[in-house]
Amino acid sequence: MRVIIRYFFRTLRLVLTPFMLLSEKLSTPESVTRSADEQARADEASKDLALYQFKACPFCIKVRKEIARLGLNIETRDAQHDPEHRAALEAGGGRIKVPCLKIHQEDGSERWLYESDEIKAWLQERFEPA
Ligand SMILES: N[C@@H](CCC(=O)N[C@@H](CS)C(=O)NCC(=O)O)C(=O)O
Repeated sequence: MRVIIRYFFRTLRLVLTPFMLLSEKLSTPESVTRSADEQARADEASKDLALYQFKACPFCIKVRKEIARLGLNIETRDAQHDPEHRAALEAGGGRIKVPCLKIHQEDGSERWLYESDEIKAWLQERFEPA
């Protein structure tokens, strides 16, 4: 029975994924506009961030759309299919749950921020243009 349920959800995910990605593409907002200097500062401040995510996770899509809206170049890491990223997420953050933003802090330590709403709020606080 467990196997059937697992295959049911796996098939459902396969069917839904293209629709979710299309919907993401169509509903991703325009990026905020910044001067070249401001964009360079935002790029510098976000260069050590990485988003651990699954491609078709609705919470990850929500965060990716916010990253696009804020015009940020944040590396996304596939924690579903890439074993290295998956292991890094589990070892660093403590669990396989996405989205998770890896933040390299000024004192050299790392912070692993879970929860899509918290990630969005953290990004807005730092990168929303005045
Ligand atoms: N409340 C969380 C929900 C995140 C969530 O449920 N993510 C799923 C993928 S869509 C996940 O990581 N599942 C794996 C698990 O919980 O072990 C958020 O808003 O970020």
